[in-house]
Amino acid sequence: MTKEMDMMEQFQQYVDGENKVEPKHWMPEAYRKTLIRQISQHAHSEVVGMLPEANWITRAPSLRRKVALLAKVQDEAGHGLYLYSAAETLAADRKDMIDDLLSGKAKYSSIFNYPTPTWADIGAIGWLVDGAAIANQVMLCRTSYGPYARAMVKICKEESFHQRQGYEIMMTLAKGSPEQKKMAQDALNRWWWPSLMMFGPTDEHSPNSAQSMKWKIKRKSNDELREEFIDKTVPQAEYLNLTIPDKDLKWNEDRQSYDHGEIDWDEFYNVIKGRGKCNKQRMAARNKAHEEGAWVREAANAYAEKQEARKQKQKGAA
Ligand code: FAQ
Repeated sequence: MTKEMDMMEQFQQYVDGENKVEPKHWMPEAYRKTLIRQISQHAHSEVVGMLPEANWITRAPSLRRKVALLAKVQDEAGHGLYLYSAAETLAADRKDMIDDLLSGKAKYSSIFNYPTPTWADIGAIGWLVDGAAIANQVMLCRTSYGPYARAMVKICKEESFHQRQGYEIMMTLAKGSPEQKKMAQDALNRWWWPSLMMFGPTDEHSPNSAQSMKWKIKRKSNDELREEFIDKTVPQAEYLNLTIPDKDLKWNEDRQSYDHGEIDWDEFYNVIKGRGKCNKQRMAARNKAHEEGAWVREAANAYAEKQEARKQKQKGAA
């Protein structure tokens, strides 16, 4: 057995023993690369994910709604920053990751390429998109890479607030006037299928899953998580008296889970290839924000240089 194979085997045993991998530990190069891919895509999703909701900050229907939405959107920015930091612990360069997002090379979640035409879309995003994000991220609190797992614990707490914020908006609309109830139903119709796509391709068509499950980066498969989300969300829709837009949705007594209709995978692959309804708009908005933030980065660098020069001078004087 070569030394490399021996180390790989030891690494697998370490992970199988439910131990956390930390930045200074030896790890297979493919493990490091997979994590950088997943964590950076996750960070980009949080950052781009601010855009569909930010669209409604100035038009929120009350001060209370505006404050809650503002806090939620700020939380997403924070999640992006923890995640870029987690990727940096794997020796990824933050500038490279951001350049890849801005040039369109890097992926981010398909869900953020859909428009938010009404206030009800903000309710549906909190309820469904954050609900799906939580289902996926609760599992990631137990991921094998320590810094990612720890970031997820804090992120999940905030996502729970986001989900409740969205569900409360839906509850208000669903119990409101016929027009408000229709707005809520239309938003559910728009966001249901894209939310199911967030979990990624079916297990059969998920090229990364097998190895990621073996290394305990992923602890549950895409289909398992999607089903958990459906089982949890259907009763919530019933409570709102809204209809899930899937005529094939049916409780399966044997599996103790819902059977659901076919997901439009052509739509999913089109969106992740950049051909969704809002991909161009999202990338233009991110590039504009990045350019407009150049002066902040320059000021922060100038401040850091000044601090460093002061430290060196003090060292010289001592
Ligand atoms: N969109 O082999 P798999 C949020 C790609 S955060 C775009 O199954 P994997 C918070 C995948 O990257 C939402 N691309 O891949 C919020 C791969 O491409 P690659 C984001 C997708 O990694 C709420 C290829 O397809 N959450 O919502 C998608 O094993 C509200 C093959 O797929 C995370 O990122 C997709 N939906 O499993 C913010 C969680 N699905 O790289 C604002 C962490 C798959 O080979 C407002 N990530 N792809 O070229 C994960 O758990 C995993 O990466 C999966 C995909 C489950 C997303």
